Amino acid sequence: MPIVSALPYDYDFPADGVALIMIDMQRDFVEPGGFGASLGNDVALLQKIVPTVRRLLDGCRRAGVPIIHTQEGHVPSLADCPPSKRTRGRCAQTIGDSGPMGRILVLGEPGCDFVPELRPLPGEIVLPKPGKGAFCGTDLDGILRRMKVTHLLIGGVTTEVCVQTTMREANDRGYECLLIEDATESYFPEFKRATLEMVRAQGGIVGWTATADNVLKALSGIERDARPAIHRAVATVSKALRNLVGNTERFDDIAWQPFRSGVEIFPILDSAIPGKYASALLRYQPGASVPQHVHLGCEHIVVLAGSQSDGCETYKAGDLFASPPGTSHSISSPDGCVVLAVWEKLVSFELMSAARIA
Ligand code: C5J
Repeated sequence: MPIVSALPYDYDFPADGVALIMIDMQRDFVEPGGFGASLGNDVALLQKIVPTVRRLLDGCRRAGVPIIHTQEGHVPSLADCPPSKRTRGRCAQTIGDSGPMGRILVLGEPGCDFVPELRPLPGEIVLPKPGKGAFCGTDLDGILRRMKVTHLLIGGVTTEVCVQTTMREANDRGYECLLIEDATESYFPEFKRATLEMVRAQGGIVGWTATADNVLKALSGIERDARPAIHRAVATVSKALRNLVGNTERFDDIAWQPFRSGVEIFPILDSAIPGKYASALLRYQPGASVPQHVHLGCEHIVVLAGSQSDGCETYKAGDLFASPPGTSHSISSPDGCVVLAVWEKLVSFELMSAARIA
């Protein structure tokens, strides 16, 4: 079992039962003009931990440790924001008001996004949360239990508010928690110091504390499947699907509609509303192709028969092909194929060309 040199004593964790929770590394807390600054805080203190947090994220990625990025924020209607949270602080600007980074602490606004260096990678979990603690109003406990996680490495901001609340909530639910001293920060150095001490006091009444270097040293000994989680999930699903699929004849009785040259479509969820999920079967005639385009949301393709290629890889019957937002590719199918496609955002060729130009 990997062991971290920690306080009040060494922390050991099972390599396949540990996850990193990075709390609220959002522009609204770390950059001027956001929520933290609106409360009169000096955000420069928080900016100092960004390189350490990045080293920690990279170390966990190398070791294959699952990463959960929490994001404090509210839906645009503020239906999930208690009035007490809005009025607290009596500031000139509060949650939902417009600031230099968009509406303060509103999901989807630039300020609510992660600081650029710490953006989640595809396959990592992003957990929006309406409260300070990450278990309040979320499925975090269910997510961790399904992943069979028993041990949590915790970092982020701010130490005595969202980080400490989350650590206490996790501790009460039976998780063994370690707070990473130099990967967490507060607007108030004395509050950070006190939090670290109260967590590890009384024999670790809430958990352990350790430096990022000590955590990284322990992680470097882990031999896990270090492929990004998304690749592992895709390989597992592809293996299962390969047993289910057949050949193109099976799809002849479908009421195909013309889509593009050499490609037909059978819409399943035919979304007329931009931004809604949409899905369809697509049938490529042998030699058909779709020119270069950009995906504004995620795209999942399951190849049901034949094969198709994005120019780098060829996907055969039974393969799952997952593209994160921002992917730019063209598709060709020398032998023809039938695929199930699921798009997170409406696929529009006009939109795609505009996005590519931007
Ligand atoms: C605060 C947080 N301090 N992430 N949020 O309001 O700690």
